[in-house]
Amino acid sequence: MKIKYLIATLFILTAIASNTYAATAANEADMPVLHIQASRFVFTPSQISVKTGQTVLLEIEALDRQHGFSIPELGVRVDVIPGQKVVLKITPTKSGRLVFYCDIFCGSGHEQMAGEIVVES
Ligand SMILES: [Cu+2]
Repeated sequence: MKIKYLIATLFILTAIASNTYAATAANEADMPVLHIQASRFVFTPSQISVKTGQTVLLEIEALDRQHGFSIPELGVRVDVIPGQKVVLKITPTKSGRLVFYCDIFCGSGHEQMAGEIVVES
C-alpha cells in the first residue's frame, strides 16, 4: 500500500517538475532574440533598442576572429568565438543608453568597436 503512495507522489512531483521546466523553456522561447554580429571593427547592428524591464536574449556571433562583448553598466561580458554563437540574457531596468564594446584587442581599430543599447521607458 505504502509503495503505491510513494509511486503516486513521485509521479506527481515529476509532473510538477516537468511543467515548471516547460514553463521556463516557453518563457525563453517568448523572449525577443536580437542578433548581433561582431567583426573587425564593428558590431552589426551597432544600435539596438529594448524596453525597460524587458528581458531579451542577445545572440552574438563573431565572423572573423575572437572578440569580446561587454556591457559594463550591466556587469556582463562574454567571449565571442567564431563558429560559436553565444547568448546573453539581459534585463535593463533603467531607461537610457548602455554602451557595449569589444574588450578583446582585435587589431588597429579595436578602440572604435562599440555600440549602444537604447533602453526605452
Ligand atoms: Cu576588439
